[in-house]
Amino acid sequence: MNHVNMYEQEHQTVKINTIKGNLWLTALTPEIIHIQDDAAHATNSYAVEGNKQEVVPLTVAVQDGKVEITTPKLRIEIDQDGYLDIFNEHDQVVLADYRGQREKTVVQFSEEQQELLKAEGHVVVKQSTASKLEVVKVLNTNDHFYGLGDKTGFLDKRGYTYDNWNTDEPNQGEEVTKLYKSIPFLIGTNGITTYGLFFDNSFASHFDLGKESTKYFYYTVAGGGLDYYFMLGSNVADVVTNYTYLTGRTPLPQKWALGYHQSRYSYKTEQDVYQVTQKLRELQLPCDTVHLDIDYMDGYRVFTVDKNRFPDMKRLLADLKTNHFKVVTIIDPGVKKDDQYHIYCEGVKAQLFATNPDRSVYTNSVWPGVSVYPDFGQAKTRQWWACNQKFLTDLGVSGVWNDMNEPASFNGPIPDETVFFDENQPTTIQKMHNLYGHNMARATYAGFKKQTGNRPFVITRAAYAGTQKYSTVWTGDNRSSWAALQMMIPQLCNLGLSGFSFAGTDIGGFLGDTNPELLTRWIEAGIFSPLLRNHSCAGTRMQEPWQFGEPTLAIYRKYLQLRYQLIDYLYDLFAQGESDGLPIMRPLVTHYGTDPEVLNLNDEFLVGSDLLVAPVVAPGVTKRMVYLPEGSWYDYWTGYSYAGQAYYLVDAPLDQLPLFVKDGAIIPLRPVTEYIDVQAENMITFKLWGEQGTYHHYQDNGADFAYQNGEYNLYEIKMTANNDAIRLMHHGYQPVYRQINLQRGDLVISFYFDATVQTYKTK
Ligand code: MIG
Repeated sequence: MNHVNMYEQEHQTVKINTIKGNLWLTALTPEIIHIQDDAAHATNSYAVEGNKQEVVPLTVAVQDGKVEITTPKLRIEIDQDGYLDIFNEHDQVVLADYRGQREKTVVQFSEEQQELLKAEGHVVVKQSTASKLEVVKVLNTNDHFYGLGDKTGFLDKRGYTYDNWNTDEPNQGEEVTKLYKSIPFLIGTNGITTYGLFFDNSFASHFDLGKESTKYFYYTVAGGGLDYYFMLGSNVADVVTNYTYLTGRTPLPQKWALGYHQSRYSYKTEQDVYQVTQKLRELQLPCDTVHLDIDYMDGYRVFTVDKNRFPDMKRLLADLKTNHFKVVTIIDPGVKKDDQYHIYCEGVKAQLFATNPDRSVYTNSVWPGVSVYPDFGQAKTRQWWACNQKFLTDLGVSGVWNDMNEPASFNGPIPDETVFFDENQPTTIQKMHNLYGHNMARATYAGFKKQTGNRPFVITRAAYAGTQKYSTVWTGDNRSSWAALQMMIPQLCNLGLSGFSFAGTDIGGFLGDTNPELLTRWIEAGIFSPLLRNHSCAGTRMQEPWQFGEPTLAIYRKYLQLRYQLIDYLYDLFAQGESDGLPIMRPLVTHYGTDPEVLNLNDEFLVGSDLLVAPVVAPGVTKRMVYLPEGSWYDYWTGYSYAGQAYYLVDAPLDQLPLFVKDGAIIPLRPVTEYIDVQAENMITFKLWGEQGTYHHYQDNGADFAYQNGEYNLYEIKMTANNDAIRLMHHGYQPVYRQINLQRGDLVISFYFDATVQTYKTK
């Protein structure tokens, strides 16, 4: 092939003619390259919205039979066989295609053996066969992997395989390869070079991250085209910023959503709800939200209320509101097949449900019995679903919890040929399955935004890459077990690195009975999980903090109070996250990726970059080893200072969460309250750890979108050896704090707002 024909360039897209067919490479930014084959080139994306292309100076040349594409940050070489290697600006290889043969593992498993194992009660799992196309990359000795959303197991994904096929999976052991969400996004780092790979294809896909071979890792997918993004970063944090530039950032939530949520499957009646909320206040347990699980509905019909159990839902919610409680209700996708039920009738009439190949409405079974599935890939279905939220918002519901949207089906899996639409094109469940929860959450978000004007609060169980724009997530049906508590840390950290900043687990565990020690350690470990909800399954021991006597109750209260004191630290991180995409809970590798000690550190995490949390996640433990990375750190409780890059044995009696603050940090602190009330927030304290520091604090009305039009305040707090200063960097919102305290050690200096000069002054 001559050079003239090897490629065609149009603006920032280069089409390369290879033996394997065309490859389309588009430079979106100097660091982000979109790579597609012909099949993928014309398709739309649910994860990436809008045009992400920036102006990138690009040079394209042919050198030694390879097409070389160079941006200011990287160079890609593509040979005639379609292999592709990527180098950074220092000419280091960041990621290379693997050119050898795969060394496929042979699994010995006769039909007869399978039958015997089944007879003994084993679930026989077929090896993944999802393989319409594959991408195989070179694996090096020091490579480590992160991301992939909510997968089970440990922080570093190297050596494991994972599947992307959203699954309602009550077993969350580390050997389980698929859970509720499909986020085909991977971060690779060897401490020197770091990159992200995002495979934007919703069909069932499979990652083998060095299990089959130590020489390569690979991705395979069951359908669609080759469609992936390579993104370079100077460290893990940078890659997350790039990935969320592409797929969107977790938006700033309503502030109350960062409070404590109390849930149960189910608070079944109005009395249950009054009781639980009264108890919370009576025991001075800070709490903002109570969740209503499926039993509030009339026969599990979505967008209905059981009038016997909740005779006047509107009044109940209004009552709760006067006590500063919000209510979140569950909504499942399955619509009961019932000719007397308006939701079902409307959907059938407007053809909003998934169908069999003969276009009859497809049915399966979920909570309401025989049910149908709204086809959320169609705009008209999403609009209808969005409108249906009005039923809830009219009642005074503050947020929606979307469950079962993998979608789950009790009566066997939905057959492959079942027709679901991809916008206006009929396709099948094979393409739309992993997008189902995404599109449902998106519709819910749109409905709540329209009906309330506030920042929607949505929780979803199933998700795809990019769902973070619309919804928070929880990790589904975990267990009341120490193993589940241990997994919470890597699972939420990897969700965070995958763009899902607002995530949580069921505190105390969902399935099985919790116990006082486990619940205590769970609230300590989970107190900084952005979504803070205690939830448990019907038929298990009740799990509210008062069910276990003392000292559980007192310790639980102590940590809820800590959460509420630090609520502005979290809110500031969310505000910051809209521009850098960094999560709240971060594994240490986010900021200390060159330190080999943190590459697979599973029992510690950072909150932002200034707090380090080292919870106890095993029974009977009262001391633990803590690794502190580079820099100096202070014990949050005693102020004791530690030098970093060392291990320490620290005390962790049952009531104590080992918590550390980075030298130079300034942490905002609130007086303890029992609920979040932005109107009442007229005083705040900033505490300095160490000799000097600078901090940016964000404040707004905590509710709607006015901040996007400048209605917020941004404060700069600067504390140095000889001067403390408060500067209002942006003043777009009233009222501002009446009083701001600056604290070092026990010394507090108060500043007051002087409206005439619009600045803070000491008296
Ligand atoms: O399997 O709505 O993960 O949080 O309480 C039951 C009842 C269906 C599964 C959810 C769980 C919820 C439960 N749901």
